[in-house]
Amino acid sequence: MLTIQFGQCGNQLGRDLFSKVSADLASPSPGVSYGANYEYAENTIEKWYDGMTERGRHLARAILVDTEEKVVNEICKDANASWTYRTSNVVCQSGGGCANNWAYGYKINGQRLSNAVSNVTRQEIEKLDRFQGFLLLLSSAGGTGSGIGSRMVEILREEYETKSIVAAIVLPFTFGEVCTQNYNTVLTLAEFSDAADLSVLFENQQVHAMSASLLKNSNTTLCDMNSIISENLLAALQPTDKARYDMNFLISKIAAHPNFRFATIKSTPYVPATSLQYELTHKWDVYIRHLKQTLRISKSQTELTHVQLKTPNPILGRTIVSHTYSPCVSNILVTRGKSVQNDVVVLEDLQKRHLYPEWTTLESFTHLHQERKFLNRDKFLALITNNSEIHRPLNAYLDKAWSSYKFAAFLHQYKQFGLEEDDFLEAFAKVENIVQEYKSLKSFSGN
Ligand SMILES: Nc1nc2c(ncn2[C@@H]2O[C@H](COP(=O)(O)OP(=O)(O)OP(=O)(O)O)[C@@H](O)[C@H]2O)c(=O)[nH]1
Ligand SMILES: [Mg+2]
Repeated sequence: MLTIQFGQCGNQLGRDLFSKVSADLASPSPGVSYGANYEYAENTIEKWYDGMTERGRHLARAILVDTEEKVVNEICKDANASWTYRTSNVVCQSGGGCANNWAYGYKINGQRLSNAVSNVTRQEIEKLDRFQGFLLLLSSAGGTGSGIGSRMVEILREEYETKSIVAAIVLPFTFGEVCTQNYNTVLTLAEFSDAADLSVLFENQQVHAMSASLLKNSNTTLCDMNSIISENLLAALQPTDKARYDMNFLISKIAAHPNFRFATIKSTPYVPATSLQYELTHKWDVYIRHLKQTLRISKSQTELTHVQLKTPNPILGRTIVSHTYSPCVSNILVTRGKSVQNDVVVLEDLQKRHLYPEWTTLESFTHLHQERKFLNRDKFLALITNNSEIHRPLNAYLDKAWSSYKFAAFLHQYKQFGLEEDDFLEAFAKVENIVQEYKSLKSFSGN
């Protein structure tokens, strides 16, 4: 796998992701035999690293792209870590950033940097016997990640037609921040919906709330948020009991239908650092029921947030209360930790037919397991879900962007870099279409 980190968010998130890979490898008590742990480590190294430095530090198989030197310089200079970036894989022509402007990133800096990024990409891929695909990391709100990221995903799709492209896209806070973020987000989502096989969405708002309420982090920073996002990504991507667990497999299970190429990840449990030692580990079924609850349809966005911010409760969910669940195109449950005789992973809850539209097949649900502890936790579960609720955040940015567009607000900033009204309209239409497709999903009623 080759990771490409774009802009401030993509690069900071990438650094956290590789630090977590390293921490997972160094786990003091993996909870499995020497042989099983060795195999896990080998697969992890093959997936994320590209050799070692003379001093024995792993080299991340990653390319760093930015238009400001500050962040990339910062993340390359950490001399204490057991891993590092290859400095020749940094593509950064300092130009003061892309000013939170997708058009500046896509049309100007994207044009300027794309050859350099393509060359480094080719060199990295040529070294590999088996290339699993791309992991692109970016935020949709700024100019570099969104604009250059969009340009590069198009180029990669053209050059590597049959290779998998998975993107992790960080969506902005819904309030504050910059006014152009909604345009940038819509333009980015439109590009990625075409060129990437799967885009995994992370809402900063939601991640911030999780950090504040589940981890009791009252002064949550971007760093804390990246930690949550990268744990979710890793829980989905680290080796499982499936031989050759790679991106092709992931895409074939979660985003096989071309109209539904988005997903989110729900995971559990989250325990504040201060109470780690007192926290009881529940049985698998408690966590699985909890994850199912996160699929409940919300009457409002706040309710959805609410379910995801609760800790798993062993009593809740046993009583028969009928809830409506978001229709799911597909779900992958990844369970990590030991499954023993009186505590086996029971999948029934997530296999229920009412969770899936009638046209989906039994293949809509996939379970993957890994006995080895993930990041030293007894149990950790991730549900990668491609479901109807995805229309909510997309629709929210679309609405806001459209409200600005109606008044031609800030359009001149995009037009000066060659973006036309037609480009906007095309992006609006594409995202609107995705929203409608997701919104119109109906669960199997059994009649
Ligand atoms: N989760 C998370 N979000 C971030 C981080 N850094 C920035 N963001 C978010 O990303 C958006 C801004 O995009 P950046 O990544 O800073 O922008 P950029 O891609 O560098 O583009 P320009 O600076 O405009 O050239 C905002 O929504 C921020 O909240 C980060 O480290 N983690
Ligand atoms: Mg920047």
